[in-house]
Amino acid sequence: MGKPNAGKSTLLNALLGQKLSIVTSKPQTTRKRIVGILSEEDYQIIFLDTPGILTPGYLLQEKMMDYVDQSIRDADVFVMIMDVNSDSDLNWLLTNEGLQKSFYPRDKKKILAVNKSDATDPQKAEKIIAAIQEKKLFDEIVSVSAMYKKGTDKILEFIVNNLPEHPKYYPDDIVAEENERFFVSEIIREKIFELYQEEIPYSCEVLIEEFKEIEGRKDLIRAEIVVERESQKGIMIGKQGSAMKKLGQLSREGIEEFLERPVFLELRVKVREKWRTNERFLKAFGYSNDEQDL
Ligand SMILES: Nc1nc2c(ncn2[C@@H]2O[C@H](COP(=O)(O)OP(=O)(O)OP(=O)(O)O)[C@@H](O)[C@H]2O)c(=O)[nH]1
Ligand SMILES: [Mg+2]
Repeated sequence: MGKPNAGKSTLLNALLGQKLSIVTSKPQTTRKRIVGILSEEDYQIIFLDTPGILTPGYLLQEKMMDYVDQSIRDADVFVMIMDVNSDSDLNWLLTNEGLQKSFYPRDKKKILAVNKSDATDPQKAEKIIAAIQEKKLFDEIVSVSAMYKKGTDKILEFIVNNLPEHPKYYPDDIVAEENERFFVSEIIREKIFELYQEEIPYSCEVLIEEFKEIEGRKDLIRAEIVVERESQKGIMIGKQGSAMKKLGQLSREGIEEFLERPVFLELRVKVREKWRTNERFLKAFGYSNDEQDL
């Protein structure tokens, strides 16, 4: 758990040793709960990557926070992550407005990962850690770089030491809960976050309309990019389709890397007025409105 952009998804991928959750430089990349499963001989960890904690401004963000709430309820061990260079992350941790109110799992084991240590001087990290230590909020605090996998072994050790005893929940060869369709839509969303600016990435959802395996040929994937307004459709497509072409190319490369096989990718853009605030659309797009469904 952590604020948007702290490095949660980067850390999940680092701990899993595989890129499962999408990562971009923009906040609010992760919108749902991403499950990653790490199986070793004598333990199994089910990681829950969650959206960054924020005060919801519209229905989609409320749904995002439902995934956080549900994950807090489900998890046995907590890894909080903060960006060492973010003053707002630090303030949020140290003051009552955020962590210590609703999001603090009082009776569960928790470690704080002070992330992005590669991008700051060690003294600054030490000062921050000392300030947080005084509050006695965590069982352990570690300085890490999720990006360069520095210090992440200490997080793994903490989790393993605090796991409840239980038979494995999943067979050893299962790494994810979601299917290929879901990850393909996420990869396209990742490229949208990378390529487009301002409100565009936040106004987009990606739906996989068709995913067909054809004997002796490449898989055919048809995806629909949903935007909120007609004007956004124009921006998505770009001059003579140039932006879409770029998006299609980057997405296909990302999908092929993930699936480890070549694919045909077809993209089209559709307008669904104000889908982010529409319960019916959000439900159709897989955002659960019932916590039991998560
Ligand atoms: N320098 C540096 N950058 C990092 C590190 N970890 C993550 N980042 C970068 O921080 C940005 C956000 O990373 P994410 O993993 O998407 O963060 P997140 O917490 O999952 O963000 P949301 O899903 O939006 O809540 C990306 O640009 C990452 O490359 C790190 O250890 N060092
Ligand atoms: Mg994320």
